[in-house]
Amino acid sequence: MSRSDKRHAGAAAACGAASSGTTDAHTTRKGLTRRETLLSGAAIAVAAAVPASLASLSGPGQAFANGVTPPNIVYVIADDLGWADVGFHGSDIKTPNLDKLAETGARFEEFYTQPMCTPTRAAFLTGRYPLRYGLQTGVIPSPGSYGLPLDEYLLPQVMKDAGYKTALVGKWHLGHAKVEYWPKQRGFDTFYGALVGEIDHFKHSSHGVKDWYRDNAPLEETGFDNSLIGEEAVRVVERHDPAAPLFLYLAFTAPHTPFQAPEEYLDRYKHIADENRRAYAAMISVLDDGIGKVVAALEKRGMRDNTLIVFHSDNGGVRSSLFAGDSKISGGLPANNGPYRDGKGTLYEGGTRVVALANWPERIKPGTVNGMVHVIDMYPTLAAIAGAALGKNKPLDGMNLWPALSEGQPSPRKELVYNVDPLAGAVRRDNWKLVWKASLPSRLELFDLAADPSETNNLAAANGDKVRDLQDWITRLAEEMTPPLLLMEAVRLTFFAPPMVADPSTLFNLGD
Ligand SMILES: [Ca+2]
Repeated sequence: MSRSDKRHAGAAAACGAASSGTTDAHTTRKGLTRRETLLSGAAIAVAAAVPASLASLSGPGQAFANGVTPPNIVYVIADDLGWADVGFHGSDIKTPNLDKLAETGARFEEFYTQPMCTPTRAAFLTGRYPLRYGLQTGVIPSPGSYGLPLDEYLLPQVMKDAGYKTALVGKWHLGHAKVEYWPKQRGFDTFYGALVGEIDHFKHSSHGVKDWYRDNAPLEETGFDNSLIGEEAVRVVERHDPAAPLFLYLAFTAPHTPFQAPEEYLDRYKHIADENRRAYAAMISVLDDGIGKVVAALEKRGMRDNTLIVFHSDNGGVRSSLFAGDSKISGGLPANNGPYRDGKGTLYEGGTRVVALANWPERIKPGTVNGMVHVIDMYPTLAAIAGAALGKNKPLDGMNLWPALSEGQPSPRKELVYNVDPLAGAVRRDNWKLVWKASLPSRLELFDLAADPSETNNLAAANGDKVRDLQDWITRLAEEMTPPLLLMEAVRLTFFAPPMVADPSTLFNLGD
């Protein structure tokens, strides 16, 4: 079946913000230039000194020449996991394996992603905000023909250049309609999993169309996708040739809708009466068990001590049915984002501040990383750790955070962009966050996140200068951004589609 036959209409709805509109054309006022603001991260990333302890890892090949083995990297992303839905954030959902990694590693208090799947995954693999390349609005829908632009130089390519073996196990969601967009063509030696944003977890299909692959070929398998993903990740570790370091990107589809889980996992949560919450909890347990098995496999092969494990969600838990995806959800939405406002698809903290940790027994001290971290920072940080050269990539927004990670220093990041698209924008500088809904009826909200992390107290009216400064920053970004690919795709799909035809049977009822 042709991939272009795929239909994923709910994903377009899930983007939520896909109506037309243009940003209010405010005049740019005094202030930092784009380079001085957004790209300050890039400048710092380029200039960032690799810590002395990793000085021998300063370039590709050099690490091997000096007899230093760069670490294996296992980068784990959960899908739509609520901030509070892990044991180490106080949940009754059991996550013993994640809890252990958190206890013996670095826990991030202010780790930010984009508000939805595709943009976060793009930000991670490019080190750049999605507004740079048109993925800032919504997610790639199943009928979407576009993908992460091919002129971006992706993290797995950087890692390959540095001598790593690279594998993606799990969800891609960065382009499926053309083979050029698929993981094997974007720097991954191997790929196993799903290309689109939401699949039936047992049927491995989207709207009845199979979406399950090994490398570039369709794969027929039975089983719960997240169990299969965990088992495949174990195989990747077991078969890995330790002559080269491993970069494993492990992207679970849990606990994204539809809320489904194997019976034996549902049985663990018989005490939860709400069916959605029970299945959601069970999915998180499958994910946690999978991570535990991967850690055990690393230990068995003697790889664990020199392996960096990073874990975070790709966005906050779903708090609005608008962003729940294709699946029809009856009843309440089960995710809990703790103290943070709202959830997936929004620019509030509940959509963007996610549960996150990093664990590397030999190099990262247990503790808390204070200060802002954005998923775009992982590109230069992992490149530095790997001793990989930067240069083929476009200008990065991310910063090398290795010193903060390894030595308990505060994060050097002082500002970040939540997102900017034709409808809305949000930025943060120090503790001040502006959320600007620019489409009509417009709304401005200013929050002091230090005093009010739950974003309950709008201080915009009393702080006009601060609001204007942050509005200027958003406006500059809007003027420079690449137009959202989703909006152009929506126009194409709407206006270049054949006419809708009325059901002929209804004509008979008209008497002619
Ligand atoms: Ca997601």
